[in-house]
Amino acid sequence: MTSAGTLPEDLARLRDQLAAVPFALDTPGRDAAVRAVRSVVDQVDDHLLPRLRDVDAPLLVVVGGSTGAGKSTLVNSLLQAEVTRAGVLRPTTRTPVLVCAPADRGAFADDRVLPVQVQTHPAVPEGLALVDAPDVDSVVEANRELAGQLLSAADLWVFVTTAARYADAVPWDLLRTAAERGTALAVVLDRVPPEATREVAADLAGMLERAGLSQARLWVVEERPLADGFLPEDQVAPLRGWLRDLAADSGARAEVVRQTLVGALASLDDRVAGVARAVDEQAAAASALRTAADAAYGRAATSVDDGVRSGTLLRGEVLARWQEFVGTGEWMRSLQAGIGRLRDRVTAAVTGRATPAQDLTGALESGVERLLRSAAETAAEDTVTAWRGLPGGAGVVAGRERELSTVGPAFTEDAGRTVRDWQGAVLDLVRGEGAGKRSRARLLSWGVNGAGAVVMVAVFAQTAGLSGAEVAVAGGTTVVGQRVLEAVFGDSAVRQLAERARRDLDERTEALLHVEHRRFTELLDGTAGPDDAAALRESAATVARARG
Ligand SMILES: Nc1nc2c(ncn2[C@@H]2O[C@H](COP(=O)(O)OP(=O)(O)O)[C@@H](O)[C@H]2O)c(=O)[nH]1
Ligand SMILES: [Mg+2]
Repeated sequence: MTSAGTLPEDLARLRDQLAAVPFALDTPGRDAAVRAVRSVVDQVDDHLLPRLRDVDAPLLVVVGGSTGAGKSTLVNSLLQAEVTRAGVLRPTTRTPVLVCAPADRGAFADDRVLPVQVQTHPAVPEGLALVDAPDVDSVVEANRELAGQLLSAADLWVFVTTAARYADAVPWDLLRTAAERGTALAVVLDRVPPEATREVAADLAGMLERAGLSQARLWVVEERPLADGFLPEDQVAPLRGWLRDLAADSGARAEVVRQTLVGALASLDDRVAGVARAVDEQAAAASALRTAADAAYGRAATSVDDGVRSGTLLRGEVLARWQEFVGTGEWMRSLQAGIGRLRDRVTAAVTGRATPAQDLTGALESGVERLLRSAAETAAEDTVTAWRGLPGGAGVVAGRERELSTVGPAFTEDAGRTVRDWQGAVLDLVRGEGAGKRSRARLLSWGVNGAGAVVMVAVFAQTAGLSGAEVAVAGGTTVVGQRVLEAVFGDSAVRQLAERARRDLDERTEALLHVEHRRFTELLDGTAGPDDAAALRESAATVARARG
């Protein structure tokens, strides 16, 4: 600990970053990482920071172990006072008791955020505090977690187990963690039938040694009748004496503090590295989900484009309206006579009915809308299907399947407006076409609606590679009419306008699909990214340097 000055700050930064990592996606490593984050954050708050800020604060001795092992009885017996409730109680919401000497009360006033009820008792030696922790194997999860939190806040663990339970799995998981971290540890083998003392104690000592815990002091307490709820003095006096000596010897105390602190700091490397890998996993999952949505909406744009290019729009209803538009011969005559503009106005004004140009425009509108809707629906379905199969995706989709599997609520309105806006823009294009040029006069001689309809048909015809003749034939008109139409579609002004109109439709389609696409990507906003993992690694490395 060469630069103790920056270590608390560096630790606090690491802690804040860990606490802020969003584990939004249900990836395989998420739950373990969330637990690791909580345990590191708790340990930084409960143990490392308070300890680094005040190395001389009282030694925190946490008495932990299995249900009914006799922890509370032991704490009371050590103090010859009932400071904590013994007895097999329902493991409900009892707050664990921390008991310290009256002179040390201030050390636990506000600095440590431990969820304990602080009590003072003159029997506690100064320089040491005892915590009666919940059962590490409690049936209540919150109690188990609290037990773990208190143990990782300890300078010294006093592990209480019994002749009957000492081989249980849960305590050994914790003991192995203690061994890995080099946490200062004492073990109390409690409630041992006197006749089995040697055998059981030897067996447990062997297990401790094999677990790399041979340094841990082992105390044996025989099962005897209690007097006023207290263990017989001869059973509890040796442990009490050891704790008193430890409290009185500032050098020994400092050594225990240092041992546990160094181990806890060193354990951060692996624990944070594990969290950082889980953050990588989150970032990779988010990226794969984004890629899948991008691909689905990319295909949607392509399929709209394909629909435009294939010429399929010029079939069915549109074809019928096109035939009506050119087949009546009215437009053709007006085309030849240059009176379209007049006719357009007159028909609409006099009959109040839609003109053939308007009918054709309307048919094109529905055709393009259908194309957009089908592409957007397919993209939504494809994205949902892809996400269900990707890590973290099912969790994001869960509960939203119905809303996500189809187009968004505003789509119908937006798509209609998109197409109508596009058609309006085509008419504006026609109106604004080469002011003063000859082509303008010619175009406008067909009437704005008529010219607009021709340009729209040209968009789909040209992109589909249909020749003017083919479009003319589709119009089912006379031979003369065909020649006129061929001339119209071959007209460079029409061709250029159609090309601009097609690009405009592409852009509007893109904007419409973007809104749909965004419904998916916004669900990934705020997921962890590679930067989060890098920041954690950087901060962990800084802490490792600072601790020396
Ligand atoms: N006779 C006897 N009873 C004990 C001994 N230690 C604990 N008990 C009893 O065992 C039960 C559980 O003890 P307790 O201290 O509450 O265990 P905890 O769950 O580990 O806190 C209580 O009823 C105690 O009175 C002992 O050494 N001898
Ligand atoms: Mg208890």
